[in-house]
Amino acid sequence: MTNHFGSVVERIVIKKGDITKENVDAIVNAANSHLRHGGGVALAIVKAGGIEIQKESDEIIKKIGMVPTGHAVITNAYRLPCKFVIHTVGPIYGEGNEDEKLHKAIYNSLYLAHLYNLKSIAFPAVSSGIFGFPKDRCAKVLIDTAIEFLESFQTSIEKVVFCLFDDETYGYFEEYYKNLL
Ligand code: AR6
Repeated sequence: MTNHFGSVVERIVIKKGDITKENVDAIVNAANSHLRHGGGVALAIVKAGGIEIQKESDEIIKKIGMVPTGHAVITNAYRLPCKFVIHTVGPIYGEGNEDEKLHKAIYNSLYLAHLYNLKSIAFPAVSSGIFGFPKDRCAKVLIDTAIEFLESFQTSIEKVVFCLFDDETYGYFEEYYKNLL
């Protein structure tokens, strides 16, 4: 396939599904700053993986305090098929500079996966549920950030999956991705 991104775009996969079932090295959780996994994909991750994920998150908060927007931390995945969960805090729509903050959240998640020498990572549509970030803009920011990261330096990450839960969100990601090919 010829495009100006070369093989980088081909390391990105867009799919519909439940991220808790993804058999990758790490899945990303759309968390809040308190790592209280009470709703959305965060709750689904704790339900499927075990309460240990919430307990380990609580330990992190005890140690470092709140996780600022745009930052990411990592826990074990317990009963999930993946090895790790990377918890990142996306922006709440309306708080300002949302695109930059979402970019930072995705970039820092990828960087953490890289530091752990991971080969594959799956993201949900961070911030586009309870946090209200527009789904079409979310697709652009997430895919652009993955391309920027994969292009910017040599990394262990071979595959970046965007695992979208509903048809509408999947449609926006698929449409934006297709235009890059
Ligand atoms: N697999 C993949 N995607 C999912 C799943 C799943 N199992 N379940 C939901 N989604 P959200 P946010 C999608 O609200 O907007 C939580 O309470 C969902 O359809 O989970 O960043 C946290 O603790 C949407 O497209 O995350 C925070 O307080 C996307 O995941 C807050 O919500 C993100 O929706 C974070 O809000």
